[in-house]
Amino acid sequence: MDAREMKIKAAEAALAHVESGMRLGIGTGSTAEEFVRLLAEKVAGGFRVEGVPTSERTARLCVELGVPLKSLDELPALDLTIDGADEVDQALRLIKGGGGALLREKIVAAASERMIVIADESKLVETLGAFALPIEVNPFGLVSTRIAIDKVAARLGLSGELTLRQSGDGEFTTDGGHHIIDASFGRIPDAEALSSELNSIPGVVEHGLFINMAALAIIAGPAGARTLQ
Ligand code: ABF
Repeated sequence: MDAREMKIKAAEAALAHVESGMRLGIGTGSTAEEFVRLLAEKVAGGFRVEGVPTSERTARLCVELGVPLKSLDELPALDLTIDGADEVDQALRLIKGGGGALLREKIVAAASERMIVIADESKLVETLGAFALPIEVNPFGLVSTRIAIDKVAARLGLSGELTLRQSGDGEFTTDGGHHIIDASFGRIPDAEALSSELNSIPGVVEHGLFINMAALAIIAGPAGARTLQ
């Protein structure tokens, strides 16, 4: 089974948690896109959902495939969010943001009764951090913010390259108009402490550590999909 087939398996298993009439947060990334494709088939068959997309990219796919959308302001309380992740540990801590949508993903997940993560088994890790941690930063005072990130990381015994994410024509800009610094800290033994320290930096808008947010993770491997909770 190749990676795409595993993503589809995880998305199929997540669909079993979706009931007609639900208000759904819909994630970003290739695994979430497989979920949208399967959800669109259900909608075509009469399944009623109202979706809130976590990125412009996801919104475009939902419109293209006929998944009804509302804004988060129209649907401020969601039943369930289905979203991908870059890393998942055994305690359901996540690193997200590889797709650059972490801020809206976290806002939508926080507005949901439950969040279910869908991922192929390559995302399951013992300790978070092999994947560079995306940190969404305000363009104003970027250099000072980088220095502040370095300082809090050093206090926690972390160090590593802080890379300002680029896109085709310069710095990457998120849907919210911010930039992303990818922090290659390597293993992050105390994700809670790092999350709290990053939250204290004024120029940090949000970061990709999702802690105590996922109710369960559906992890797909060659033998099929299994649930971690
Ligand atoms: C998005 O999905 C991002 O937060 C995360 O980085 C990405 C994972 O992408 P994929 O499913 O393509 O591996 O939610």
